Amino acid sequence: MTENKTVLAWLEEMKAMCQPDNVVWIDGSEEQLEALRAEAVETGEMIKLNQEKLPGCYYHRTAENDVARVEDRTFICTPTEEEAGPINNWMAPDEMYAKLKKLYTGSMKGRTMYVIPYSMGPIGSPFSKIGIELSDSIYVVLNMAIMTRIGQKVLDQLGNDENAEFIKCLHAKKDVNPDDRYIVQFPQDNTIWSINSAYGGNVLLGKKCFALRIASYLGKNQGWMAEHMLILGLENPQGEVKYICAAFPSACGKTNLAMLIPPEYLKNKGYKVWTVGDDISWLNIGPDGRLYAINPEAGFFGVAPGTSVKTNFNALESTKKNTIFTNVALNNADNTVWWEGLDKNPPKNCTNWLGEKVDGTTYEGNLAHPNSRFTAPAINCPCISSEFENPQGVPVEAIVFGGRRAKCAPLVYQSRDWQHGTFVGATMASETTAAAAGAVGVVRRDPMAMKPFVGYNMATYWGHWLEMGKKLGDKAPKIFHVNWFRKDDEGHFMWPGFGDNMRVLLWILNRCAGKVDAVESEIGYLPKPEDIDLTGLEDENVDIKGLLTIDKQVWLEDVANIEEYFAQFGDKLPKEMTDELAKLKANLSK
Ligand code: GTP
Ligand code: SPV
Ligand code: MN
Repeated sequence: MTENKTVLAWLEEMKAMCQPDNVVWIDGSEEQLEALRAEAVETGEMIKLNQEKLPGCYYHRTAENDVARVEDRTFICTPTEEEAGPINNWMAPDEMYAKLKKLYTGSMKGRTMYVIPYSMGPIGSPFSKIGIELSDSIYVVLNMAIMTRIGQKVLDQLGNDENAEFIKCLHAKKDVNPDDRYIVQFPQDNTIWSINSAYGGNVLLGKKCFALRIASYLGKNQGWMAEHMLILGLENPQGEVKYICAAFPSACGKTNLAMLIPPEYLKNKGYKVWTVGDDISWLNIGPDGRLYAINPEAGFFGVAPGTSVKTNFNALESTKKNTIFTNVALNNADNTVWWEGLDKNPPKNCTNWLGEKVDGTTYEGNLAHPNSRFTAPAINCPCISSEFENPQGVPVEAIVFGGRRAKCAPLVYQSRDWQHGTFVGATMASETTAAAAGAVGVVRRDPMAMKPFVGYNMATYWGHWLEMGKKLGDKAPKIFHVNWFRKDDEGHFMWPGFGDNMRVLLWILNRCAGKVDAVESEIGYLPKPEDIDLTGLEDENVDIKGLLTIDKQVWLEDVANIEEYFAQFGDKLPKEMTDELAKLKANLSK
């Protein structure tokens, strides 16, 4: 399928190491994919779901020990440890290659190696980049076919130039042994090696490994940014669409916000939301000096639990055809799927995510894994943006940071300027979720929602943000922070969230347009409570004043934690960050 000598030489080398019985090139044709689906059903790797209710949909279960990203086994192997920085796992490249070569050697004996050429971003866009993933998993091939643009057309785009840039990705399922599981990025070699997993972000190497870890490194060197951000277009009653990017940590609401349905009152006025992306943004400065965003992906790898007609109608609609479900529950009565929060009727005749037949109406545990997911083509989404394939991307008005904070962060505030906004992103914190292996609900610092995804030293990355701000100057997007997850003293969410988040987005866009005033506070600009339009809110008791208050004591405790956090970056920490921290502390101590 290609005569590119670099590609072919690399493939020979990987073949010699992994020793597959066969090598199959993925050309992207429907016939080939359909044959692979049939083969996966035949071997039991996938289950074909009810084709009347869910046409083209399949079901897959992963190993019990392999249900989320594994951050403690994810490495950034830059030549020096300092380049990877204090919050990434690091090992010297030579040492890591040697260690992994042993594991890969003979790992594909008796198996087939699939060669998956793929493009992140619309093929031919000046901002798109090419990868080739070698994998011995049909599940990976079929997921990559949804999540990225694959096949012959990608190789045609790459061409025969031996120096053409592409990311070399190798995945071997091996025996899914968690003790020998490694997700490794070699940024200087444009290389990703993943072994002993078969789950999501660990193995769909175009996603977190390439589009965030490797791409953030490329972005630093090439003057652009790769971010863990959704992209949405908000259309006003006059038909004008403004674009917002938002970075929330894993399982903190990006997919939901990206596909939001406005509350009745705003819908009736003519407001609409259009989805450009739900997880990753690549941001470039356009010819007019503004920041433009493309979504490098072609599908959604979304969290299933909590997705319902009420919370996220558009995501649910997206999963009605040509979708792969992973680790949800099966309804054996009609061979469809179920998860917690879909509705209030768990299936009686159910197979849970562990593969056990259970009575779902009385079962005590989770029928679907909390990090169970759907892989759905973006084009299925009823509110997919007309700009989804725009090779130039969409101009970004506002950047929004946010996380799960029971206390501390107010519903929304605006940073004073780009530098302060960078500080707000750099000091983000959030409660951990089931998206990564480990404890859930523990507050940790997650700068720009990139803690698990930055491909180099986090402090250098903040420096790159500051550089980008200087280049953008007064054309820079405005930067905000939101928190949908504030809780009252009884532990209840104070804000209804979901569609009602639109009310906050409107304040944000009004601020960008200079249409609404704000109150200058210790932490930035806060809305006047009356400027968040609550008309038609179902719950009339929403305490908007409470949602916008700042508890100085709680904030000062956070400042102390930030001081400690920043200290580990030593002299790599940009001075601007120290200055902003001092300013915040002084404001709170007044
Ligand atoms: P990744 O795909 O892991 O990067 O996650 P994501 O940021 O796209 O998260 P997603 O939108 O899938 O939301 C994860 C969980 O948060 C789901 O269980 C949602 O139901 C819940 N959630 C999303 N938005 C809100 C909200 O506004 N309020 C509340 N209370 N929960 C929300
Ligand atoms: C996340 O964890 O942020 C995800 C899912 O979007 S995964 O692809 O597994 O990283
Ligand atoms: Mn994500």
